[in-house]
Amino acid sequence: MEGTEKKILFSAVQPSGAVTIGNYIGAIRNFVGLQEDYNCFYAVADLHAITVKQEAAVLRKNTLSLMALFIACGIDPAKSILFVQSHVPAHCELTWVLNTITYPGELSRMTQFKDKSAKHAENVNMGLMDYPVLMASDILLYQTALVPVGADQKQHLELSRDLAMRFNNRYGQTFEVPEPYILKGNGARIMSLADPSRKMSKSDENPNAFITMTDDRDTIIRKCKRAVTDSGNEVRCSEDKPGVSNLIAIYNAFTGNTNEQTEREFEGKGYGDFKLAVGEAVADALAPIQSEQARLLKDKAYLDSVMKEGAGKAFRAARRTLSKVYRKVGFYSGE
Ligand code: AQP
Repeated sequence: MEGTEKKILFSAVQPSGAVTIGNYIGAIRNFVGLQEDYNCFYAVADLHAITVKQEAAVLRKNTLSLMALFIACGIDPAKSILFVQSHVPAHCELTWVLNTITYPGELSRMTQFKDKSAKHAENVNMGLMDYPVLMASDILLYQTALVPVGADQKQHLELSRDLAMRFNNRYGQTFEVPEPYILKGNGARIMSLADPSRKMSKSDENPNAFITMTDDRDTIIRKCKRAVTDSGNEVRCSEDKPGVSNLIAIYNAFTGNTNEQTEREFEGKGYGDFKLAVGEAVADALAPIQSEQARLLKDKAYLDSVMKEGAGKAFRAARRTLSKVYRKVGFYSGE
C-alpha cells in the first residue's frame, strides 16, 4: 500500500458499548467501499471510550468484538490498517502537543461535550472535554485527507482542521488539513427508536432505543415493533413524522430503496406491517455479519495478529508525523 498515490483516510469507532446499526449505517458500512480507493486507517477508539465510565472487562470484550465486527463487515486487513488506538502511543503524545494550541473555550462549546456532561453529570472529566483534541491527533497523525464520519461528528472535524491550520501557521507546514466525508441523504444520522429527536447511541441506557449489531432476530423485530412512531398510519417520510422517517431511513439503508420506493411499497398498509418489514430487513441483513463475527471471535489468535500487525503499521506512520512535530516545537532528540 505504501508508495501509492492514494489519499489517506482515517476513521474510528469507540468500543463504548455494543455497536448499533447507527454506527453501522453512518460509519462502518461505508468503510468497506472506501478501502478500494484510499489508504485507510480504521481504529477501535478505546482511549476515547474511557472518557465515560467503562468496566475494564467489558471494555476489553467490546474491543475484541469491534475488531471482529470490522472484519465481518468486510474491512480487509490486507487492504486497510486495522488497529486499537491505545496500541499506538503517538495518539496520546500528539494530544499533549495539540493541547498547547487549543483554547478551553473551543472545547467547552462542543455540542457533544455539553450533551455528555449533562448525561454523565457525576463524571465530567478533563478527558471528556479533551475528546476532540484526541480525535484531532488520531486524524492528523496519519496525514489524513478524508474522514468519513456521521453528521454528528462534523463539529469535531472542524476543530481538527482548525488545529492543523493553527499548527501549520505557527510552526510551518506539518499537517495535511482533513476534509469530512459525510454520507448524503437521511442515512447519515439514525435516530433513537425511543425518541426520534435524539440520535441512536450505543451508550443509551434504554436498550429499546437502539438495535445492536449482535441483537438476535426476535429482539430486532420486537424493538422495531416498539419503536415510537407518529400519529396517523401513513408510511411517509416528512419532518412532521420523525419516528416513521427514521424507520424509513433504516429500511432504505438495508434494502437499498429510495424514500419513494418505500412509500409506494407500503401504500395502504399501516404502521404494523411496516415495522415488521423493517425488523425483518434489518435481521436478514445482519445475519451473515453476525455469523462471521461469531466465527472470528472464536479465533482470538487471528484477531490478535491482525491488531498487532495493524498497530505496527500505524505506529510507523504515526512516528513519522510525531518526529516532525517534536522537531518543529523544539524538542531535543540528541545528536
Ligand atoms: N446514530 C447515528 N447515525 C449515524 N452515524 C452514527 N455514528 C454514531 N451514531 C450514529 C457514527 O458512528 C461512528 C462511530 O461513532 P463513535 O463510536 O466513535 O462515537 P459516537 O458518535 O459517540 O457513537 P455513539 O454510538 O453515540 O457512542 P456513544 O454512545 O458511546 O457516544 C462515527 O463516525 C459516528 O458519526
